[in-house]
Amino acid sequence: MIKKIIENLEKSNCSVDGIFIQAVSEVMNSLQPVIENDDRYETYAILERIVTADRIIQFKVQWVDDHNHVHVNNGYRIQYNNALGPYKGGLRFHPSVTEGMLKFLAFEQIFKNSLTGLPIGGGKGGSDFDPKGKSDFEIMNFCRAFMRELHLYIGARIDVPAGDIGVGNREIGFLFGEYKRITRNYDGVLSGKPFTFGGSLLRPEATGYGVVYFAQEMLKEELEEVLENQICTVSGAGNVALHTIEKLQHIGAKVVTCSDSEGTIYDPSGINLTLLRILKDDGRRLSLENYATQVQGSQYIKKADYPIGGHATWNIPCFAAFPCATQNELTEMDAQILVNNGCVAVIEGANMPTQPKAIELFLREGVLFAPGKASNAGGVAVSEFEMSQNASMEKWSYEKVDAKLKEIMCQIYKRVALTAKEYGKERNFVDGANIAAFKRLAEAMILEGV
Ligand code: NDP
Ligand code: 2IT
Repeated sequence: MIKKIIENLEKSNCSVDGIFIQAVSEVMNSLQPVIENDDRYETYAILERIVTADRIIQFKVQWVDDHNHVHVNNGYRIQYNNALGPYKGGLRFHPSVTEGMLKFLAFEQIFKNSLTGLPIGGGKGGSDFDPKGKSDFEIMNFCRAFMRELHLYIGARIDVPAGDIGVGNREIGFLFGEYKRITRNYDGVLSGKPFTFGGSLLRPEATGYGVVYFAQEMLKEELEEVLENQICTVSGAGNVALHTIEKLQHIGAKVVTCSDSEGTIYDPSGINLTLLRILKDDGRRLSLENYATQVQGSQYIKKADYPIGGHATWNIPCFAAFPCATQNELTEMDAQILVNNGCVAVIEGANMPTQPKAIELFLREGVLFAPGKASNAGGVAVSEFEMSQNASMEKWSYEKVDAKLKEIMCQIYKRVALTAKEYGKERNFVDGANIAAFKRLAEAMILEGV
């Protein structure tokens, strides 16, 4: 049955949707033992229904730049599944965005959100707009134009977008301002808002901090190990990477790399986060080459100078690796180097950054592998805390949000590890995450009828 579902998807989704098929195949490959044991999944056509989005919305975004030139971009919102709660998931602004890419992200999101145990369904959206090199006014003009369409489809109890690549606090602020002007509605229709108007404390940090909380719990339970004094490698230099590095440094780990789409920094004395923030925080996208010119002993490795099929970040020996940039950034060749260098754990901060053959290698070699839908769920979890605070007009303290975030990451780890064990797949957290997420979601879909 699973094979047939994938074949049908391949037939009905043209080749540009390769990444979507990759995400679906990974989940489906985990589900065989679950499907076999319960006929209700077939009776209610759960697999066919789960792989099909409720709604794919595409719209035109027209905006004017600082030189009075008119531009047009594609805008999207994919409302994938709301069996567990309002559609929830980020917006990505990047020139590589296509419908297929957003379908993969939205599909992953329904499983991630299910794993949190919170009342949130899954969705994703975005645009092929490129924020790089744009002025604040251009970003604002684009966000306003995007919201002129998006507001038709979202709502605090319908669909609550947030940030992702290219969309942070600044963009969410502009989007919320425009939503409010159009609708006069001051409700929690977006999460990741600036703190001054409805944002939650710790939302900017949540994904990265959650990744580290997950890693700590997994290492403690599986290997009786800690991250303190250990060498860690991180890829990316955006929201998730910066806060992963920050939390790793808080707990005494030594982070020696970061990267962007042009290259990698290797700093054996430990990444200087203050300098990295000057170059990259708040949507600034200055070249990492500047880091190497300012920090003695650090090295900048240009992507173009590194052999095809690999990334310089994963060539640096480490105890634990944290891919936090983008999808498919860690290849089989990278995985082999990490294994050869004695890496014991890979914890995904990005969505699906590890290629399927690299995952297989980690599982075969006994490297602990935490899939993003489990380990990066802290961001969306704190987004849900923001929705709760908005709905009740409350403001929670930093300590309260942090304690709840920690608790939820530990619960996710436990749920995933226990499910893997229950199905005879001990330490296979990919299967554990897919099965645990699927069972909760499928139960809701069965109970609510067709
Ligand atoms: P940002 O836009 O803040 O940062 C993205 C980082 O990744 C930048 O350093 C960027 O470099 C780099 N990057 C982007 N595309 C590529 C590429 N093709 N090759 C190499 N590097 C690349 O995004 P986030 O930090 O928010 O997101 C990072 C990942 O985490 C994504 O996979 C996202 O889906 C996921 N995620 C994000 C959450 C959030 O709360 N923000 C929650 C859960 C997951 P450059 O500036 O040069 O493009
Ligand atoms: O991939 C993700 O989980 C996000 N980009 C965050 C989603 C959210 O709604 O906070």
